Amino acid sequence: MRHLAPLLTLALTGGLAGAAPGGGSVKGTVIVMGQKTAADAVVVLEGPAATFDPPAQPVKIDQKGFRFIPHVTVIPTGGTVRFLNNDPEPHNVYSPEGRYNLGTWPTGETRDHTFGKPGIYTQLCNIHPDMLAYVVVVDTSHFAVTDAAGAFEIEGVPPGKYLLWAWHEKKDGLEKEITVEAGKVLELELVIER
Ligand SMILES: [Cu+2]
Repeated sequence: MRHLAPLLTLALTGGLAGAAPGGGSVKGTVIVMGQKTAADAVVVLEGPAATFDPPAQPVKIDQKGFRFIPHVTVIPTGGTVRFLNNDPEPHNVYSPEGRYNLGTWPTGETRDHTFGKPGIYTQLCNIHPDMLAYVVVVDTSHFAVTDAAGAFEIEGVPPGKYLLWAWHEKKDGLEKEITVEAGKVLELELVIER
């Protein structure tokens, strides 16, 4: 069932109703110094206690209004992203870090890419230079992307010690050791300064 976790955490919202029995939760707010909003920051829990499986289904990124939607996607290692062209003009996707170019495709078509190694990969379009997205590939199913208010929530986390790291596209990010306890909610305020 672990493969469902990324879908749940990407939804970002909701109470504790979905928490796995025996697991704990990590929630809170990200503040990005010097930025108006902390939307689209990534919060990831890694370490020996972290569990993950690649998602069984591709995670979708829309190409719509000459933007990638969402702007930031987190996916466990081995997962596949499916890009859908929802615009009246062709789009391309390439990634300098990922060293791939998926080609150029018309309205209504998709292209898949499977991410075999952890990392932060920019997604660019060689036709529209303003298009930019990030795919963050991690060895864990326990992560979240912040909402417009900088809030995040990661539910169903197996108890144990984790290395929490947070990242924002304008910053290096931060790291912090945390302990997740069964049935408890750990509330954090994460300030990304650098
Ligand atoms: Cu494009």
